Amino acid sequence: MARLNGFTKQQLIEVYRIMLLARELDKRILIMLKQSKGFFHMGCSGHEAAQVAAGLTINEGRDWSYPYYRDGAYTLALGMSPKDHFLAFLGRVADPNSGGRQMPMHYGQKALRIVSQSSATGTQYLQSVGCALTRKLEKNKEVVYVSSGEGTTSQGDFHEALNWASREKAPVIFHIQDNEYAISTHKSEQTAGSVYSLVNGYDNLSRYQVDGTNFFETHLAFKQAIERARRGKGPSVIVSNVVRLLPHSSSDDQRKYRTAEDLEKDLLRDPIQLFKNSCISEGMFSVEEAKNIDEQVYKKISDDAKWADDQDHPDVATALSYVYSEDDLGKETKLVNKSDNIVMVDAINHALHEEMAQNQKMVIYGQDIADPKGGVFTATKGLSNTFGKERVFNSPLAESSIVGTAIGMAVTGYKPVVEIQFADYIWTAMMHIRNEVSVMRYRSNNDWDCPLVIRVPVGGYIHGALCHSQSIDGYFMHMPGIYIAYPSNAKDAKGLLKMACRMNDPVIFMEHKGLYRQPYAATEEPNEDYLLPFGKANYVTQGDDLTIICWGAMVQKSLDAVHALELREGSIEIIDLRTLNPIDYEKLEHSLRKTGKILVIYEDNLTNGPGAEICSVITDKYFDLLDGPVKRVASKDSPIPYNWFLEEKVLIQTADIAHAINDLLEY
Ligand SMILES: Cc1ncc(C[n+]2csc(CCOP(=O)(O)OP(=O)(O)O)c2C)c(N)n1
Ligand SMILES: [Mg+2]
Repeated sequence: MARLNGFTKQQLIEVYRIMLLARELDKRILIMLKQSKGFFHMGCSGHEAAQVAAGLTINEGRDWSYPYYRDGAYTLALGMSPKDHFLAFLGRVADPNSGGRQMPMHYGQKALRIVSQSSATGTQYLQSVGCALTRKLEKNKEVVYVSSGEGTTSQGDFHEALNWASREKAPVIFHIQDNEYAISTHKSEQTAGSVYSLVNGYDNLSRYQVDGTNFFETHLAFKQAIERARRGKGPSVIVSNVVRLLPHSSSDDQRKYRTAEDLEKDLLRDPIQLFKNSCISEGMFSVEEAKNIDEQVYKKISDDAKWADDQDHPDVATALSYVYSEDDLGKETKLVNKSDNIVMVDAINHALHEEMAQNQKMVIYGQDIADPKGGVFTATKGLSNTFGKERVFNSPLAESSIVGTAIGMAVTGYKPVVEIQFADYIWTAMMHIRNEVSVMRYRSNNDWDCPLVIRVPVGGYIHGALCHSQSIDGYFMHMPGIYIAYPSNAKDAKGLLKMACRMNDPVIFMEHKGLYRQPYAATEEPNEDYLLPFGKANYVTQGDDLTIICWGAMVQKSLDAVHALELREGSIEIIDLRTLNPIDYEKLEHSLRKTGKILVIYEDNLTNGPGAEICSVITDKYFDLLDGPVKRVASKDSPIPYNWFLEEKVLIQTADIAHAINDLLEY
């Protein structure tokens, strides 16, 4: 049988058909956009050959994909249908990518193992590495495809991902589709040399540079790279030089920044024309046959567009569905103590040991967490010795890497419980937490979830100055989609952390480092069956004159303030929230009905801090129950200085709380 570069006539026709489908989809969607049927489009015209070459070498439904918005032809080659594309463009309920929640071209389809993608350029790289790491753990020979444009390789995450993937020989294929432009910015303003030269120097990483308008050349590179990855030899970067035949998006006009000659030159490299011409000139199919395929594709696109336009919009009653999973938050189990006294950091350590033993898919990593050090606070001591370095290991010194890879592991069914060494350094992971972790379930219409746990030491009073004292609770309470625990003692820390390890949604687990070894935060140790559900506040003291709302290190400070005032017993009710998402407003209301006065205490600085929201909810909902102003006491709006006398001035002190209690009692 005649073949061209190893491809049969039937295969070549299929390649041509998929490329054409992608091209006609672009054209049809742009027409529908002009008819105001949808509002956004990003085309793949000019990238088709490279994408179809990639899509046909990936094993659909078995390998994993992190395609980017311009990967329309890739997704078609993998098995997504034109109907699916139209549904996404039209935001319809049956859109398999997101049920109309994300903009079009944000791909995700569980059956094809296309993991839901966000709009943030570059977040996909580290996630793909995390996904590949669990493939490697399972020794299942699956590979992971991840792609982006050349501009996106300027993101630090690209380099972090190459570093981790290369060091671990993770089976990832990085496909960089170089169309020379990132919106209007030419690559000469973007990259120091070429992407190909930039990625030189990583051990175990293979590099390919191909003409991405040539299907055969690109296909060969993918074949080699994928075989190599399956054999456990490591990741590859394939840079395919392509042309962008359309503007960046439907909101862009490239004639404003590209010359007419430049645009015309690109047309000479139209990959579909090049492919068709070589198939015809090599006698693999005739002009007539090509025309026939053109007509079939045109008809299919017309029929599918019409079909999709007739499909339903999502029910508006579902707009808030799937911010969280629909499972309840669990029940408190019977408290049976197994030891007399344990400090908080050891309770956390024991919780991790117990959960690792009962969940084979749980993994733990972070900076310096492995033995013999076992973490800078020893929270993870003994874990890598007990469970091995495959499941408990040191990460590179890169917070974005830690959270990014954890997302990739979580979507494959693993339970990453990662540590950010200090809250003050969580910020480089913020893109992942805000745009990926907290929204994975919502944006994929409940198809994908990301139930990881981020343990993070927070807070001050340890002379840690500006960058080892920060409170970060206010930032994360603002973020729907992620639960927050903030225990004040050993027993709660153990029960809440064990619960977090079993929840179906992501959790930020805040551990006050000043409490780790405090005798007053030490408690009896609950046994391994004890779980404490989120959203259940605790009465630390009961009283009927005034309610104090607090959490973390402020619980003991509030107690100290009450003791210092020598008030009658039964005056002050102290409520420890334990979790900041959800907040137990029920208990709060119950208390307010008794006391009529409420004081919110938080360690974070005052302005827009976590207590501001709580005060606002109280005045909104329970105004009728109030016998005085809703008051808050917080740290000053200032960075936290090292010198202990200065530090004392900035951070909230017992005397500040005592003053506020007195003032409010007298009101
Ligand atoms: C983190 C982030 N910054 C900026 C943007 C806006 N943006 C979207 S695509 C894009 C250009 C990407 O260019 P490139 O990586 O070359 O891919 P191409 O679109 O050319 O295929 C920019 C700046 C974004 N989505 N995310
Ligand atoms: Mg580009």
